[in-house]
Order: sequence, then structure tokens, then C-alpha cells
Amino acid sequence: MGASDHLQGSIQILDRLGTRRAQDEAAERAALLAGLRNTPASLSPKYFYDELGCALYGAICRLPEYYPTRTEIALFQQYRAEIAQAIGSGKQFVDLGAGDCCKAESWLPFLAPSRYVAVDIAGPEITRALTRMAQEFPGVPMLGVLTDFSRTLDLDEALTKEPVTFFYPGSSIGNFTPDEACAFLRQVQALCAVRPGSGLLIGVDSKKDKARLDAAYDDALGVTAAFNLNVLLHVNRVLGSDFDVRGFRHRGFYNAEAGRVEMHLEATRAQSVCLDGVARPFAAGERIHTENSYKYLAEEFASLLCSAGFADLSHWQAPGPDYTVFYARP
Ligand code: AVI
Repeated sequence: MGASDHLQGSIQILDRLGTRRAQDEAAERAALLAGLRNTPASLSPKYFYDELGCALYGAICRLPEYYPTRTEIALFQQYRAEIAQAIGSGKQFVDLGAGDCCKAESWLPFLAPSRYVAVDIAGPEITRALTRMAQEFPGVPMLGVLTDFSRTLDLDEALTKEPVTFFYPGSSIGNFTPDEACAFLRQVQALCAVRPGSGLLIGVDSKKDKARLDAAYDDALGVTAAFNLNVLLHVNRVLGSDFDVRGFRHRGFYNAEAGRVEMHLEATRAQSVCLDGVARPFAAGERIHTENSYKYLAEEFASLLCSAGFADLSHWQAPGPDYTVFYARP
């Protein structure tokens, strides 16, 4: 274990984030500043997930308008036995973007994994969740890997040579551009290819009518608005900037031409924000692009998986088809 790794009871935590942050904190900061100074301004959606952001995302998943989570859960419940049979049991189970680990929890009794590896950028949340998981599944060794896998999936060291089931639910793949998604899937494929018997279980949201997608990302209670605006508080802590949350409003809508939902923060008035000692003026109506959420027809996503080197695909679909779950093998 490295200096930043530690044990908590039967749980091991590998803090790749701490190690990497120490190495290139300056580069992270420079990239964030450059994005905010650009016209149009943008930032990486990974800044959504501070403690409050994780809690707000948990609340989004319970909203009546936000159908992806409950649609995926229903799909998993309906086809659990069939999917579990396709995957097989006794493998390492790697939960990408594990969060509160709730999505993986229901799979453990069916897949009887040799170990559970929760990978996430959010440290406090993963430690809390693994403590709960360790009590629920005392026979399954638990490993938490704190890393930002939107850059590289450096998991080789954390995995044994045994087969792995990668689990990437919630259509989080949609938060990458299609090119980034392909590059990410290639990394997963490479980790699978050297461990025969491995595969990827992934959930993907479908293209659908604009009204449903608009509502899913701009809900009546304003939870998604709070989730989006909270990124400014997080950025203020990271950069020491002085964004005024009340000076921006949430925008979330489906861009059918681009096949993606876009989230932006729109300046409600002309204002100036101090970014690293330099004023960044925002005109009234000017936007910061905070997130893309790409939506895929099943055949589009199947072809993306094939481009990434996966050859053996099975899929299960929710009515509509609103949502698709794939199990992909090299
Ligand atoms: C995490 N990710 C899959 C969510 C999505 O739907 O793109 C994040 C989110 N953004 C707004 N609502 C939910």
C-alpha cells in the first residue's frame, strides 16, 4: 500500500486521487480556469460531485421526472436471473462510479463476487458506503479505489488476474462525448481481454421525445437546478473564486440534433467573477456549459461497443425502448 492508502476494518481504500492530485493539482486547476475563461465557458461535470452534489444526485434519482434510475432498476429486477447467468459467478465485481453502492448492492447475492471493488471520485461517500456493504456482505472482501477515471482507468494494480465484471450503470457513459466514451470503453475492454471470462454490464439511456428529456433535466422541484448551481460553490472552494450562485440560473434541455441533454448555468445579470486574481466578466444571458448527457439508440451503442473491441453483446430493453442494458464481452 502507498502512503495515501489505508485500511478501515475489513475495507481497504486505495487513494489514487490523493496521489494524483498531489502530482498534478496545478494542471487540474489550470484546466478548470481555462474552461471558465473560455468563450463559451465550460467546466467538467466531475465538479458536481462534492458531498452536497452527491446528495443532490441521490435526490435527482428519486424524482418523478428522472426516469433513468427507476427504469434501469426495473430492467435489472425483471431480467436479473438471465443477466446473472450471462455474467457467471465468483468473479471480481468492479463498480465504476459506485457512489452510495446502492446500484451494486442488489447484484451481490446473485453474482457472489470474489471481491467488490468500488471506484469513485467521491471519497467520503465511498468510505461510508463500503462500511455499510462490509456489514451486509461480511464474506466479500471490499476495496475502494478513489480515482478520477474520466481521465484514465488505472485499475490494473487494484485488480487480481481473476475474471472481472465491470458494472457501469445509470447511463453515466452519456456524460462522455462519443469519442471519449469509445476511448473509455477501450480501456475497459483491454482490462477484460487479459482476464478471460470478463465482461462489462452497462446501462444506457435512449434518445426519446424532447418533452420527457427536458423535464428529466429541469424538474419541477428544482433539485436538478440546485445540483447544477452547487457546482459554483464547489468551484469557489477549489479556486478561491467568488461566483454568486444567485447570479446564475439553471438551464437543462435536450439538443436533438446533437443527441444529448445539455446543462448550462446562465448569468441572470452582467457580473464579474474573480478567477485567480483576474476578473472574468459575464454578460447577462452568457452561459457556462456544465454537462452533456448523450443518449443512444441501442444500435448506436452496440456499434460504439464494437468500435471499442467488444465482440460478444447481449442486451435487454425497457419498453419504449426507453433504456438498454448491455452485457459486453471481448
Ligand atoms: C450521472 N449522470 C448519468 C447523470 C445524467 O443523467 O447525465 C447526471 C445528471 N445530471 C443531471 N441530472 C442527472
